[in-house]
Amino acid sequence: MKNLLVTGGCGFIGSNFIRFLFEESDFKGRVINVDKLTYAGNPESLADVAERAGARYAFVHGDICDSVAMARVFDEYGVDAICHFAAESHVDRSIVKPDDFIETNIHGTYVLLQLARERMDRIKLFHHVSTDEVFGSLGETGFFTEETAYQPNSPYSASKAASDHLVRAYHHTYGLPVTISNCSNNYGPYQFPEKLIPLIILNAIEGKPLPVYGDGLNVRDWLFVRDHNTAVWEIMQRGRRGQTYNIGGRNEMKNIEVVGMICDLVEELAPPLPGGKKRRELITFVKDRPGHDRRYAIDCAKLEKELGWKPAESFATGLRKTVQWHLENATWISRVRSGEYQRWIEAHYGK
Ligand code: NAD
Ligand code: TDX
Repeated sequence: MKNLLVTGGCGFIGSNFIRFLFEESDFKGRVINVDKLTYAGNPESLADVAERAGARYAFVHGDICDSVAMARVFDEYGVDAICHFAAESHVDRSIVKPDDFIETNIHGTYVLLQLARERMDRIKLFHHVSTDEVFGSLGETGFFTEETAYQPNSPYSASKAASDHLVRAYHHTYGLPVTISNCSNNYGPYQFPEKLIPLIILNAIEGKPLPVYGDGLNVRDWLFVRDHNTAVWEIMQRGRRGQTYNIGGRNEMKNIEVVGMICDLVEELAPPLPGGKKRRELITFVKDRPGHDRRYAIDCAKLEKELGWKPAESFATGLRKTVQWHLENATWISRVRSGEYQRWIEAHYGK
């Protein structure tokens, strides 16, 4: 892999992936990061990495749905491998307005597959980053394995399921060398503060209400973002082509437990709230998300056995690092929240 196209590299997981590739992995090639810079994409997340990487890093402000622009990227940069993160990623937004999810997640993936297929002589790998949400919801027991039938419940997960099927079909029908990973909920630095963990951390720091959907007993299986990315990199290098790998941290938590842990960490690491108010008193139960999946839990035995992958962080260590990061990166956070960085994008890359 000499010229690796990373899509969505200015988002939460993609920016952490590029950071990991350059700063911690044995990757020797060049990264071409194509990102549309939606509300969720922020090139500032990579400014320091880009400077250190020099000519080994190229940024292209582009839309994966634009087949003409993407063909130019494939050919100008001699792309020989793809790691596809770009997506609309927030379930609540997909419930309110599914359009962009259908367009980017399904059509955008199709555009990339088609361009890769037309250049099969030089494409070594198309890695597709997906989610455990494609499997639907679990009851009290059981785990998602790679054999679990797809049963997506939200417009987001349905669009990701469709993209997974397309990737699989391009392998089966045309022999495109692909791998797919389905990962559980991620958390860590540079996550847009609409998702549960960064939202709760920031509200807890500032003494604002902490919204918990429904009864707070929905279960998610949390993984620190760097651990997701070490797994993706292992799969890209040594995973069997045409295969799917589940990624997860064996770390199931009820939402209310996660929120409680964040309250305690913020109490320990941040200044106290005025009037002696405790963060746990800010927890507010709110109306449930429509169609809210009850429980996700990943069985990642295939990844562990075949590739020897293990997460480096426990939830306690990863969450502490994440709270600490939010306390130390007030500028990134205020710019992302104020929309200031959108103006920065316009100044640097045009509208
Ligand atoms: P994110 O929303 O933080 O980032 C998405 C990035 O894609 C942004 O930089 C955005 O600008 C870019 N993008 C969106 N539409 C685009 C388009 N049409 N063309 C080019 N770029 C576009 O998302 P994330 O949380 O980093 O998720 C990355 C991937 O990982 C997604 O495919 C998601 O489904 C998957 N995933 C996420 C999680 C999680 O917990 N966040 C878990 C499992 C899988
Ligand atoms: O304010 C909130 N209160 C709350 O109780 C928010 C934003 C969420 N929740 C609940 C809903 C979920 O049960 O917390 C849980 C996590 O919610 P999100 O952070 O929105 O994540 P989720 O819906 O589980 O999806 C995430 O994990 C899988 C990512 O957003 C997806 O991109 C990924 O595929």
